[in-house]
Amino acid sequence: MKNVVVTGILGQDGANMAEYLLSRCNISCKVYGMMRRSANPNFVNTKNFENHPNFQFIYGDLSDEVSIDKIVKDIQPDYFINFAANSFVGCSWDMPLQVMEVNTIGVLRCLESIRKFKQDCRFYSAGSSEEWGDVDYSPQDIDHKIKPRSPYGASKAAARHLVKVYRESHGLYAIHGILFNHEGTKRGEEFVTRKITKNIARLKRSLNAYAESGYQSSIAPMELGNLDAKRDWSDSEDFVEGVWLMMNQDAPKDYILSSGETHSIREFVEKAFSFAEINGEWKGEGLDEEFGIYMNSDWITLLKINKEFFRPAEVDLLLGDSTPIRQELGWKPKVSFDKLVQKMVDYDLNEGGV
Ligand code: G4F
Repeated sequence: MKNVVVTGILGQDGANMAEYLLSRCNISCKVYGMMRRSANPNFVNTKNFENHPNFQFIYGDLSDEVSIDKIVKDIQPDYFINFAANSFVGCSWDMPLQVMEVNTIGVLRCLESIRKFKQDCRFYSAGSSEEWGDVDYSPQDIDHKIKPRSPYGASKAAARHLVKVYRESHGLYAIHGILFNHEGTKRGEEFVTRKITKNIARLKRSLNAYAESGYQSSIAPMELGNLDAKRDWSDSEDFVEGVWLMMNQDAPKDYILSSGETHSIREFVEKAFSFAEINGEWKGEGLDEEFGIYMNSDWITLLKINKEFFRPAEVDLLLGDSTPIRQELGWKPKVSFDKLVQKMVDYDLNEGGV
């Protein structure tokens, strides 16, 4: 029986990792899901496995080395998978010190605890395509120059260097796998994909109510920032399988997980509206651009642009080359871009609406 610590257990990736280990992966393991103490924790992502006999919540905080030391000393993990982070790029300009403290020094704390108390524990650090930021070429491969555009990207790039240093200096099995954007029904609502699908579910209900009320009620549009940035989106459930493959190589090596396709936010919006059977259109330009629909010959604005959601520096294009992990470890994503958008829209229309 292997002991696996998964940090960030209440978030999308931590929860998907635990669910995969406990239900779909053929390994016998006890999963310890680390969460920070909070007066109001949200267990929505853990409901499928939190009562599994081989699962246990543990308290810990990447900003507190005493808690990380205690976890590694007491549990003696075989694997330590770190998905805890301040993962929202947008707020990293507002709280850069906290972002570095958690995303970089937090990784250093994990590495130090493993070095001190369980040297053969395998460690995964969640790297990000944001480390490449202002990209020089496409698709980006593992050798792309580090060129972050945000405190978040810089924090992940610094963590990457620390992982390499600990691997080379102390012989740890430590890897920093680079993850391009990955989404799903457990995604936080501050990220653009979930913000879009949640809002579309709300708008669908509002449009129905509007028609039923004899075209009387008002409809609040969703508000987005830059629609022209392009991202390489995948399903988080596919990625956790790739992370597990990375954790079980003969020797530690960093890989990229990506779909190998890039799509603009605008394309995501259009697909999501069409999967919800809202056949709208664009009008206007720049900050005045809108997406909407004519009903009873009135124009209903469903989406408008808000400057507040633009970033001080944007990563315009991400497109990842994941050929090495596909060829060397046999990883293959199952969920296409269309399937991902459809899955998120369907979920929010049926279960997770605003
Ligand atoms: O969904 P996002 O906030 O994700 P972002 O910044 O690409 O970061 C995600 O992927 C990284 C890997 O590449 C991870 F490391 C990171 O932790 C996170 O998971 O924004 C995507 C794009 C950006 O270009 C942003 O400017 O959407 C654009 N956008 C436009 N309007 C918006 C909005 N983003 C958000 N969050 N909210 C908007 O209203």
